[in-house]
Amino acid sequence: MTFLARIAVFFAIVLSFSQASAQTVWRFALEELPGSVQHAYALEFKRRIEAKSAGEVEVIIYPLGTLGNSSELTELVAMGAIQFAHATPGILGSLIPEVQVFLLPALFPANEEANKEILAGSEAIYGILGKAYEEKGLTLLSVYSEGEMVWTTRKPVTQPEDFRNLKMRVMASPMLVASYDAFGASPTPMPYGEVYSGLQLKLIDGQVNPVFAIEEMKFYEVSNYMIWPKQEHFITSVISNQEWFSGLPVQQRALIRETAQELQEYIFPLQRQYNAQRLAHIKQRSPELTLITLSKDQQATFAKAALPVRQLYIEETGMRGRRILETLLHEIHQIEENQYVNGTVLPIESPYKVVSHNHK
Ligand code: 6CS
Repeated sequence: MTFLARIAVFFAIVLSFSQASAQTVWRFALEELPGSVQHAYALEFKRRIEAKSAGEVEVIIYPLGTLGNSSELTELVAMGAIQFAHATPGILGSLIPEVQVFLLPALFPANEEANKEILAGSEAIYGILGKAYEEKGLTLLSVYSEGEMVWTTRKPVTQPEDFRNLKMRVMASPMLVASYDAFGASPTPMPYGEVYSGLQLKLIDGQVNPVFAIEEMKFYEVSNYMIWPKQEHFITSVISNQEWFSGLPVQQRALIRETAQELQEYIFPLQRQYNAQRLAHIKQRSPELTLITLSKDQQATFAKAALPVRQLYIEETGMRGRRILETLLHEIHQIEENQYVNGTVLPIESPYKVVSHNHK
């Protein structure tokens, strides 16, 4: 976004601010459309903040297409024009390289409950990685999963050889490019809004996203296969302007932190529900689509192929990246060892466990 365009957005915001009726207005921008997981998150954030502040605060939500693309939203938060945004690591990695830890294949537990526990309370994330956000003028409020990453492709892919010459659209992150390269594909970064036409015009042969996004962006209409490779989750972060946040009265800071914590419990079953419902919708709309889930052995082959990307991550992010990765591996190992989350025995059969051990 050019400087003038930013200023125009800023003044548009100030103007609408003066028209708002509540005393205080907080603005929350999304990288996704109305009806998405991020939208559900923001709606509930708004509902809770407005109720708990007894009308003192009004939250205004800006879905994808109203303020800018993902990196522009982060810029708007960093410059203080808006207070909150979702910032997905696949794009935020150009500003904060360490955040790309969320993109490393086969690192986070395949088990969604275990994954949620890590994302909600990890010291590696909220302690060490949180500092990297602060250095860029951002406060990290929450990290959560929007669901399992699923490939949609023109051709069937069950082994790295099948990816040969297949252009897979990925978000613009060096770690994603390296991972899909290691998987055997030709990774092709492209903005989210161009993926549908990219598939339609055969500029790309496939893409990767959670099911709800594949449905709402209609990628299934221009794909032949949906493939569950069980390599990663779509993990996102919720950010705020650091200076603004730290200058808030202590009760308002507590209100935001507490709400972000509560929303971990809210969004987890909701994203599952969204992904399941949207899959049913896709099947109904496109019965000719072939659905494939990779076998455990096939999953492990891809996971093993991408293992060297962890070393690349350390090389790109230095000491802090190493500490984040090592602390996370320890936390993940502990949770998988325990096999208990909230008193429930987890069915842990992740091929990733083996991979993590090898890495150590
Ligand atoms: O693939 C992307 O670029 C986008 N996917 C989702 C599900 N959310 C935002 C992100 O920019």
